[in-house]
Parts: sequence; C-alpha cells; structure tokens
Amino acid sequence: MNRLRRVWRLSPAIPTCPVLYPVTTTFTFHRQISPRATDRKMQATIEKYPRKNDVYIQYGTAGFRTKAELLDHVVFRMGVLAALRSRAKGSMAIGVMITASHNPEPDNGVKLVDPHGEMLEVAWEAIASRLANASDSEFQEELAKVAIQTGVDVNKPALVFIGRDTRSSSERLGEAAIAGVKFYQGTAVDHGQVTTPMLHYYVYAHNMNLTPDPQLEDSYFSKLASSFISLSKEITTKKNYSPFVDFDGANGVGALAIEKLLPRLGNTLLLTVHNTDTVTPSTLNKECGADYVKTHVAAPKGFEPTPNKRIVSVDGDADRVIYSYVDSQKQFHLMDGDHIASLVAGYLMEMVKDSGLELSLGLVQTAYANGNSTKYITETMKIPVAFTSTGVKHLHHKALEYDIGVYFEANGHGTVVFSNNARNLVLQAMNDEKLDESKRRVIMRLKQVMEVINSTVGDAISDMLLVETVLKARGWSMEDWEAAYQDLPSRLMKVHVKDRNVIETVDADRKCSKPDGLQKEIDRVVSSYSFGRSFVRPSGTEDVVRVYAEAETQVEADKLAVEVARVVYNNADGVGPIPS
Ligand code: 16G
Ligand code: MG
Repeated sequence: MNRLRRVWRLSPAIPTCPVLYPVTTTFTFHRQISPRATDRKMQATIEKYPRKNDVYIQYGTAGFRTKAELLDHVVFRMGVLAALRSRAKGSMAIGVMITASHNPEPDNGVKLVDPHGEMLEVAWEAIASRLANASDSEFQEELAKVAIQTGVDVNKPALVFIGRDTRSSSERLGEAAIAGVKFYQGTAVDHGQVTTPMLHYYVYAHNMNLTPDPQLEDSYFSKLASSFISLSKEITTKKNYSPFVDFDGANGVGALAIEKLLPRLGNTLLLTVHNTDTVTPSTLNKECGADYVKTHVAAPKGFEPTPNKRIVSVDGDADRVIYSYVDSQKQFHLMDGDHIASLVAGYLMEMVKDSGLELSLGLVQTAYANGNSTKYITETMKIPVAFTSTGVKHLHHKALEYDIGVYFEANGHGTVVFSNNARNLVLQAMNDEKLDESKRRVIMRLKQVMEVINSTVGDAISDMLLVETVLKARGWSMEDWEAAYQDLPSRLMKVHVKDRNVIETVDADRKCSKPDGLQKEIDRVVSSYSFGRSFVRPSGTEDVVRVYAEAETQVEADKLAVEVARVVYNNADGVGPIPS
C-alpha cells in the first residue's frame, strides 16, 4: 500500500494519467495487483485509434506520410507526443500539422512544429517513430519511458496548436490529434484549415508573445501585407514590371489563405486566383500546383495562361512556390526554386553592400539545384553556396551559419533566415543619427524585407511577396529575370526497388556509399556525357529511389537518367519493369 501511495505522489497534478509514471517495479506491481478503472479507460482510448498493421512507419523528411486510412493511431499518438514535448519545453506551444502537402488526396501526413516555429528537433524524430510503431498494448509503457528519458515535468501545463490542410481526411485526423493531446492532459487549440507556414508562425508568435491568440491570423496576414505595401511604396523603379499575376492555389489551403490576404494588398499586387476548389477532394494538386508544374515542366491546368503573364503556383499546404509563364509562342518557361534563390540572394547582397553593414551572406542548395544556377551564383554573383542533404530542416540549419542565409530547394521550398547579429546591426543603424541618408534608406528597406519574410519555414505566400518585391525593385519582366542564366537540361526519374533503404548517400546526397560498387558504376556512366552529372537517393516521402541527371542537351540528360536508373535497378534489386 505504501508503495502505491508513492506512485500517486509522483504525479499529483495529473492523478488520472498513469502513463506518466516511471516504469519501475512499483508501477508493475501496481498494475499487476490492481488494474484501475482509469488504466482501463486510457487503454480504451488508445484502442479507439488502433494500430491496424505492423508495417513500420518512420518520421521522415516531412513527418509521417502515407495513406490517410493508416494514420489515425499515428496522429493520435503525435497529439500525445506534442503535449509531452510542450511540457519538455516549459509549456511552450507545440504545433501539429495534418497535411500530405503535394501528395494525392487519399494520402495524408502529420508533422510537429517546435516552439520557435522550427521543425521538430531531429533527436525527437526517433522518439516519434518509436511511439508511432508501438503496439496498442505497449503504447502506455513506451510513453512512460519517453517521459522518463526526456525528463518532463508532469506538473506543467501543455499547449498544442493543431492545423490542417483541406484534405477530406484532415478533419478526422485533426480530431485524433486533439484526442491525443487531451489524453495526455494537455490543452489543444484547433486552428482549423491553415497553411503549414501559418501554423509555424502561430506557434512562434504565441511563444514570443507577439500577439494575443485570437489575433494570430490577423497578425500573420497584416504583417505580410503591411510590409509588402510599405516596400511597394518605396520602390519607384517599375520599368518592365507589371503587378498582374495569375495565382494557382492547387485547389488546396493556399487558395483559402490567398483569399484572406488579397483584400489587404489593395492594388499593389493584382492577383487573379485560380484552382480554388477546396471542396471536391479529387481536385487537390490535380494537374496544378507547384509540384505538378515543376515535375511536368508544364503550365497548371484550370485556366488559360495569358502570354508572358506571371503564374505563381503553390503546393497543397502552401509551403513551396514555383513561378512560370507561357510566352507569346506558347512556349512554357519554368522559374523554379533555383531561380528564386538567385533573384533573392542577389537583391539582398546588393542591399548589404549598399548599407555598408558587415554581414555575411550565403546561399544553401541541394544536389537537385541546377548546375548552371550554382555556377551563376558562385561565379557571377560571387555568393558562397553550401550544399546539404535534401529536406528543409537540413537547409534551414545550414543557413543559420550566415548572418543572412538564403536557402531554396529547386522544388520551391525555401526562405531567408537572419542572425541575431544581423537584426541587431540593422536596428542599431536605423537609430544612428550620423548615418548617411542613402544608407539609412537601404537599411529601412532591408528591415521591411525582413518583415515580409516568414523566417520560421518556407512560406509560398511570403516567398511570392518577396519575389514580387525584387522584381518590382529591378523593374523586371519574367523574360528579364530568366535572362540571368539558362538551366542545364535535366531529368528526374523514379526506380522501384525491393527496399529503397539499401541505398545510402553521403556528401549531401551527391554520392552513394551503399550498396558497394553502385557509385563506381554511376561515375562510369556519367563520365561519357558532356556536362553530365547524376545522383541517386532513396525518397523520404515515397517508396522509390529517385534519379537525377543533367547534361548538355535534353536528349543526353534523358539518356543519362535512363542509364543511371538501370544501374540502380540492377544494383538495388529493382522490381517491376526495367526503367526506359
Ligand atoms: C519533403 C521535404 C522537402 C524535400 C522533399 C523531398 C519538408 C518540409 N519537405 O517534401 O524539403 O525536398 O520532401 O522528397 O521538409 P523526396 O524525399 O520524396 O524526394
Ligand atoms: Mg508542402
């Protein structure tokens, strides 16, 4: 009896939550002798979200992602984990976002947002995977182990913000997340349909006390709109710039968000919004949106492009953006993340120089960056480029090494991060009465640019406003922007293999270390192509191996991709038809 009382004292604030108890002999004893009604009730709640099969699921580059019907238990458990994480972080808000981004509608996913609006700390990804894969009967024990391992103070309150995209399964999964938070005695705040970057911002703004919770949405849109309008007023160079833009909402949550932003922009940006059907499930990302445009190298369907008019496409959760246009000869032109990166970095570099501030600026890319973009950025713009593995978290982390770190993946994920040093120097200079007037104006502009950027994570809408600012400042049309450099022809392919994880990569995905001999064969194939480059990596979001190839001509790039895909097929137990 004494031992039992000791158990109760461990968690006075949450007496009905035995999963928080350390797994000790005391606990085992207690459970064996007296299975309490609360234990049974909690087990019943867990079993309302049963793990339906024993296929291992992993917290990957963008959280968990698979068929929506397999995710209820995962999302419930992520609600629990988010509440635990909130306690581990001194009760700061943690975000849970339900989305499968650009994937087809039947898929869904879940990812956690950390207190400063950043992605979940890498060390916790393994914890998330452990909890997601525990059997229903082991879950409470596994959770108790995690609570001990992470040293959470169970007496602290926990706060979790939930957001979701427009998928038909997202509402149900959102409820599972809320149930998970409540199961762990936390407070869940349902923010409904929001873009991924909006949820990141809400978490950050709440934890930094930037704005009262009921005004989070208003604060997000006002911050973007007011800084963009101020910048627009400042910039007088218009030349070839036109404010007319076609916006492709991918029939997803980005379409809902842009409708809220539009009235606040006045006539600074004249957007026509297309692909806004968020009610018919089959339309999401279907032949439209950033992923479609980038992978098919084609204009989005759903409207007739006007010659030479900018098209801005976002993906299903609006965290990536791709620009494009169709010229008067009906030729399609793609302006992907690499073009956005060079445009933005060039503008920022110029401002840094003109301001006289001593700030380091660098750009981060992945192996998917077109070779000619890297060449242009390093050789012509003289901006240092660093490479990381694929996945926003890797680029973001690397970008933090600079005072101004610009990062973009070719697929349109990206943003700019600023160090505390950069923010402080800008603020100091603004208050420096002796500062030359022209420098002050540049510094004021830099400050406004910082405001228009959502630095917590890549944000399609904020990125669009940034690109528009630069194009306007330069007085550029799409053709002017495109003239900076020409992409080397490239080709992406997928190879189906028995187990994609037999392929391991090093050197920012540019080389593979396993299986033995594969890299040697790839090198041999690549060596016979002029300007040839190719690499392979297991996808983090699909059960395939991805092959990237570029070469001097499109025919050569296509040929190289097929040759390398065959090498992968032969060396990594390919399944299905031989790549052709
Ligand atoms: C996810 C990542 C993205 C990466 C992509 C690679 C985030 C928010 N998103 O969408 O950065 O480029 O996965 O997909 O991290 P893959 O592993 O299937 O090629
Ligand atoms: Mg996305």
